[in-house]
Amino acid sequence: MVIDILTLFPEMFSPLEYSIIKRARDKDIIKINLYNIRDFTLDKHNRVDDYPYGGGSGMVMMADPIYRAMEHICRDKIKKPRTILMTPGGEKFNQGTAKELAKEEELIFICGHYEGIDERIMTLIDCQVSIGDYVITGGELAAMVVIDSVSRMVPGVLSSKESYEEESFFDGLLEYPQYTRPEIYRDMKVPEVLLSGHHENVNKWRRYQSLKKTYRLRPDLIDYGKLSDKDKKMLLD
Ligand code: 6GU
Repeated sequence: MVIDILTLFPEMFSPLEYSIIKRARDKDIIKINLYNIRDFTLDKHNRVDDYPYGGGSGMVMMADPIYRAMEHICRDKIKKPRTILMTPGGEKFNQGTAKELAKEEELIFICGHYEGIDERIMTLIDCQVSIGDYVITGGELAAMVVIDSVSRMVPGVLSSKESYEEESFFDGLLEYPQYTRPEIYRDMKVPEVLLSGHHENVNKWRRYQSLKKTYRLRPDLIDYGKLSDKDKKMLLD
């Protein structure tokens, strides 16, 4: 997958140089291209923002540098890649969105800043994405969250060990508690069932723990239609 990022702060994207995303980039499964919007200005002061028409506080990102950056990225392409504007007013991102975006061969992310972007860039945009109901200072951190979460769904990025098929949200429940050595740490013991070697009991225990934890911390995630009578009974205990 190719990921193009249009931003005023390309240096902010160093978190994508570590860990699993680094490995995916080294293996050429993910290619990330950073474009500084300022490099696509034509005036000698390299202006990227200006005062809003109609007045009001704050500055607005100008349309032209973004259009020029997009023309540069798309110059030799047959099909324009799916283009996402990162903005607090966008659709709220979730695991389902990540799965959808992971199917694309190439994605372009535009990181919003200041009070907003000249509305005339909307002709370039396929979808607007927010990472939650709060405001952060710019689209960069949000884009990194989305890029990380989409990248790990791309085939080959995770090893079978790291696979996302067993984790939170895959079956709609939170993850069960995990333990590693030592067996007793500061008087806290690993639950007996995990030491038993009885795989069926281990799986039952994990499912129950997942269900209980989800019920306690994220009851909104539980689809009661999908619970068996046994599951419901477990929750009431
Ligand atoms: Cl994409 N941008 C900004 N500035 N704030 C946000 C956001 C995006 N998503 C949630 N809050």
